Amino acid sequence: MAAAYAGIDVDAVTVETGPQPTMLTDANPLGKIPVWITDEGDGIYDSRVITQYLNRLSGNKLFPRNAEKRLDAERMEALADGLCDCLLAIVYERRSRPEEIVHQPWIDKQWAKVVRVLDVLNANPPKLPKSITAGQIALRAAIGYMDLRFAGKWEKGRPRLKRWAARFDEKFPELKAVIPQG
Ligand SMILES: N[C@@H](CCC(=O)N[C@@H](CS)C(=O)NCC(=O)O)C(=O)O
Repeated sequence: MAAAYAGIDVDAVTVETGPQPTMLTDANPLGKIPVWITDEGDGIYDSRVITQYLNRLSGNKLFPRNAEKRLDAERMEALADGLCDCLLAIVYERRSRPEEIVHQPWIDKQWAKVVRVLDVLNANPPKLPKSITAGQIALRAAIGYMDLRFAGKWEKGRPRLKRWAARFDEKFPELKAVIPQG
């Protein structure tokens, strides 16, 4: 999404992380996505390092130059990425443990973080001016992940955030088109 917004060509490659294929681990020893592979074959990770890289490559299309506004954008991006980390912790707890040893208090703790973040965002959704930052893009991507794994759950009682995503899609259909699908 960030590459599309910054006008940088990318060949998207879908990879299944579960089996940790070498095409992934060669590019990122952590075996995680996203990873950006440069024309020289170097792997760049994680998503916040990638957006900083694309920002430099595109002449600041993803972050404002103004220090205060830049901090706001970086913080929004960190909040959205952190939200995904909590959601992933829940998904992996359920997916990787036998049912009888799934630790519900851990899931509840992660979900409490998700609830706090979503309530803050619903109370005050970020602005959607013509020119957006990696912050709004990261939030739309996080909502895409919630639609995939937590559909019907995350949006309950959060109509403003749900409308925010719909407005984002209306304003930036070319980004909506590249939200990764499961
Ligand atoms: N904070 C990292 C998170 C990366 C991450 O956890 N990616 C998941 C995406 S589903 C993954 O690749 N998981 C596979 C694994 O941990 O083995 C980022 O934003 O790049």
